[in-house]
Amino acid sequence: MKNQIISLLVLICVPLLLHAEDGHNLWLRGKSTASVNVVCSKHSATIDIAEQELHQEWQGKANATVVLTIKPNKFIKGDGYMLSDDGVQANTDLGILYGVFALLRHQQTGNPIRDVIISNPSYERRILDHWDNLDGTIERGYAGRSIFWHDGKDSLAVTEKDKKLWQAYARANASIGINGAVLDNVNASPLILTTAYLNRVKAIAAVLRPYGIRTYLSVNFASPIVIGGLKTADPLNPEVQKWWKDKAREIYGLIPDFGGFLVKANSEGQPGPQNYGRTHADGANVMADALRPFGGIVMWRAFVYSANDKDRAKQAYSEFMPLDGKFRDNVIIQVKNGPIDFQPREPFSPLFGAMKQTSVMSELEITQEYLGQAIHLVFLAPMWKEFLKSDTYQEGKGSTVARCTDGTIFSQKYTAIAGVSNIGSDTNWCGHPFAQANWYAFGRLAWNDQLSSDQIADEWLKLTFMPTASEDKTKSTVLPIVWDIKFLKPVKQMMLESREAAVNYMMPLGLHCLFAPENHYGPGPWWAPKYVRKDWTAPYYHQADTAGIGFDRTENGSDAVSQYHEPLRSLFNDVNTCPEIYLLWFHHLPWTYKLKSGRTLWDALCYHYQEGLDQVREFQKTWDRVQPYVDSERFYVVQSKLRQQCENAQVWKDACLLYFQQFSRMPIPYDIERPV
Ligand code: GCW
Repeated sequence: MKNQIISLLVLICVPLLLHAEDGHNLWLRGKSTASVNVVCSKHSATIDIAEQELHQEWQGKANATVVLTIKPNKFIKGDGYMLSDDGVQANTDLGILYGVFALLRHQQTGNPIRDVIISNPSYERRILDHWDNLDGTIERGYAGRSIFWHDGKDSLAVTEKDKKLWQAYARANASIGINGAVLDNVNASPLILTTAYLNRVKAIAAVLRPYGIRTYLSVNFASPIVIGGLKTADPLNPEVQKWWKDKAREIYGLIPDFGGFLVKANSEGQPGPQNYGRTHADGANVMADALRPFGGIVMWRAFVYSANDKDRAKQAYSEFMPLDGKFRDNVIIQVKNGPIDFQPREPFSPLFGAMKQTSVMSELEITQEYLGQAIHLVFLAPMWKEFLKSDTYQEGKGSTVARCTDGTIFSQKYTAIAGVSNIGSDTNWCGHPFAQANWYAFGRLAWNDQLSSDQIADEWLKLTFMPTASEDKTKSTVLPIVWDIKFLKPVKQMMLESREAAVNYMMPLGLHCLFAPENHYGPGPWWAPKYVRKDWTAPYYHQADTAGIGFDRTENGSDAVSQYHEPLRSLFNDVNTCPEIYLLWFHHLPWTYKLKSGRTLWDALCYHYQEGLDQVREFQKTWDRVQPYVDSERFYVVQSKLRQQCENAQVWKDACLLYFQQFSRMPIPYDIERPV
């Protein structure tokens, strides 16, 4: 009881007490412990930031000299960098800034540079997509309101407070290599392209620019009608083409390094070229032609599905594959990691590697829409690694999604990766202290898709929680080895396990879309009102009946398996070779079906739900044990959120098993609860 009162008080008071500054430091807490001399023959806004960061954060030898050298080197690519004893070398100013952040990260994580290190970005464009509406709300945002857009009178006036926040945002992004930001929701308001809004974009771009972050905008396909006064938005209409060209010229007049457009068209009610009998390629190309003279790109989303489709998982592939090769080279097709929609687990979308003459980029969701939002502790790096490492076999064994999109296999003109941002105006940016790790992980993986989840968690925990001399005196006296054993190791383990735990207590064995409608938070496998289109109901996806459960996507079912390259097609098609994690994604099986473990499908389902719940109970114990090593604010916030997560996991288990049991008509295994 006492504990509950304390955590309640902390929950209420901390957001009020915490200085915006404290919360905004994120993983950038390092304070210099010694002075450093910086030598650089060049000056620019970006180099100045690099120098300032060195002075502010230096934790190396006192009075050391760091030389920043901008000189081409055939081993350094794009904005990559080389670190050595002498300092940082890069081709570009931005490369220097990235190198400086890396050098400081090495110091702050206790991993000094011993050898020469060369690091080049995996993807040329590393972009955060903000689903921010112009009234300041955020679609699927769980961390307060937009930092870019406000509601009400004077909402377009740019204040010093705005600029400070944008700068802190830019700094955090630059420190992990993110170099692009789409400032508005893909469900885009046409107003974003009016001059009044473009002027605000110009102001934002000015703050982000020295940090190497380009601005992009989501645009509405019907803009030529809604704000342009035209009668049509038909991409083949010359007036429409002229409208986009003029608009592009206006934008680049204000923002010379503008990145380009992101477009959601003919998807979930958004207008698009199909309204005029045209294709996605026609739609994307009209914008691409307008942006091309200025170096802009179009990111055209493949997130499409319709009410009458027998299997929603198939539609993007069916619609886009026939268009391969028809897009301009400054168009990138932006594909969500899975074929449906950011579920806790999906196989990769079959479009990856399949579109061979079109640039393709992946879209990940950092905001935890389907993974417990800002309440559940779920570290997403393992999910993204699972996806990036998936072998598509499109160009033989080893054609992983990462290699199909990062330019290794296909020579795309542009390579890119996007993450739907989880940040907002909340003091801690992300709503949950551990959700910051997902922002961090996205940036680090976008820079280097070969990094392991373990390394990313390790870095983030050290940067975020390791006691520093300039902080709390008692905590900084903890010996590093003790901190490693007592805090780092168990908390990292918890992070690394957390995504699998969520899959277990929400939708194991390939189940998907069991959520309650609209908010996508709790369970709702029963949700199927008559008035709602079938593909928005849960039973459409799990297909449970007394005969069994699962979506039959085999050759005898929807045949979605045929969208995968061999040997995956056969592997997924055969219930004996289909990986168990995707079992009910591809197969409809009887409740008594025997799994490799010898358990029936029903029993296995019960054990998975229980295991997920048990895992969260363990997370609670882990967290309780690390109390001496965490400041009390974050300790109580996380403790309280874990308590909610545990209650939720229990609800997920009970709701799903009770619901499915009416079909299985089998008992819950008697030994499912572990002895306490
Ligand atoms: O995941 C779904 C979300 C919608 C979102 C849509 C999309 C922006 O529930 O909120 O809309 O996907 O990605 O377009």
